[in-house]
Amino acid sequence: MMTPHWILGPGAIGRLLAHSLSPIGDVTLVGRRALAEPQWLTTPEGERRLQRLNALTVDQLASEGLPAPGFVHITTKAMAAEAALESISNFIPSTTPLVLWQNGFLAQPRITQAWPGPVLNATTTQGAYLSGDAEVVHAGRGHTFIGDLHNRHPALAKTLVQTLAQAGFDATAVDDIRQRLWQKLAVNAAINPLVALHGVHNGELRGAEYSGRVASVITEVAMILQAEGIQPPNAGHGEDAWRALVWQVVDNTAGNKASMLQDVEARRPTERGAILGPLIESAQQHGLPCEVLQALDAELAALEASYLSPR
Ligand code: KPL
Repeated sequence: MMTPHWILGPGAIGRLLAHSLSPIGDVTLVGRRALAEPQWLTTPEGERRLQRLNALTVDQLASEGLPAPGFVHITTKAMAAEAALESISNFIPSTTPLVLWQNGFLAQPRITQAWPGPVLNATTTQGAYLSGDAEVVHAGRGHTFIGDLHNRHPALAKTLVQTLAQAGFDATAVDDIRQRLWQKLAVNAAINPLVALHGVHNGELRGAEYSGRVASVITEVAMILQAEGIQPPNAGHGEDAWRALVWQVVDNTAGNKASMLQDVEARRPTERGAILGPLIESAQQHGLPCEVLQALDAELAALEASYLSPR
């Protein structure tokens, strides 16, 4: 019998998880506002499925008196994760296992340090996006890796992987999740800020007007990751291996609008603080150059300010 799972953050990954886990157990999807009912899932094969999800607002959660969850998944954007956890922390024991699904490396170390219970991290290549308020499109099947930053909870990671497998998620428990989070962050740092600033699809970074700046980002990122003890996931070493990885992802996702571009187009805050922030902070700690990363961060900050600040 699956313990209850709460999913905090009804974005694309949160809804995909809710649709996948609901048929096998007790799942509550928690958001700040009420969700449209019922909710649709479009599978990678193009089949549309209608499903009634148990969706509650944070305010409703207070009055529902639900049984304590076995896992709380936080599927918000990186910079919203801590506030989301805070909003429900009165309703769950502080020993509840959390699963963080954020990009970057901001929420993960902070929540791991602050939360008394176990904190697992998930990094996934599942492709999903929202289409309107009542539909999530599962655009492509990917793989999910689960682990905690200090390898204290391998059995818990395996339990979660088994549940995810029953829900149709291809997942593996790993003992190197910190490496994997930084590897993804490195690729995101080379792609997301530039495509978000210029409003282009990933593949357009191959063009002469952008490729030089991609190369300068990779040079800084490679030095920082070496100082952090993070190896590239592919064969090879150092800057060459990072460069090969970034261009491989650019080519594999050539037609994609990166998540940061989607945020800019929807006039949401970007995840610059979770992606560029840890790199810049690390560079400063290790006395390494990061002018290119800082310039990207400043340009993104100005762009965000142009649409976020009240007129
Ligand atoms: O992960 C991505 C994102 O959009 O955040 C990449 C790899 C850049 C693919 O679009």
